[in-house]
Amino acid sequence: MTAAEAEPTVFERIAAREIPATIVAETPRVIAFHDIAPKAPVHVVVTTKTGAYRDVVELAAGDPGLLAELVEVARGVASDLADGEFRLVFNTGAGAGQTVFHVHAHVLAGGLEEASLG
Ligand code: DGP
Repeated sequence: MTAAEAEPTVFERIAAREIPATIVAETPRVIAFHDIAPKAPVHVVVTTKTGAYRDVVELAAGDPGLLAELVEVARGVASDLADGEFRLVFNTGAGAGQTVFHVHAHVLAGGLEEASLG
């Protein structure tokens, strides 16, 4: 089965407005919305609008320009919603905590001084 034939991921369905989410930024190819289970005062998911890439390694190899666009959206979100300083996390693989196999970054910001890397 190709990626195009697979069931759309939850994030593709958010981008298509089939599932509601609080969208905070958007470009033609990238969308950002509040995480449903926030782990920081600001916790935003930044993802691509199609599900062709499972994780950041695939995206970096397949479309580095789109990865750069995703990082730029993350920077803007951290500036808009916090003080511009942020942690950018790409869980990569189930063993690393990835649950949605559609490339996405977690933008964590706002009062992270006490948070450890784990
Ligand atoms: P990860 O574990 O890295 O695959 O992160 C997936 C994140 O996506 C997790 O923090 C929760 C979030 N998430 C999953 N489903 C939804 C949803 O329907 N809406 C929103 N806003 N976030 C979701």
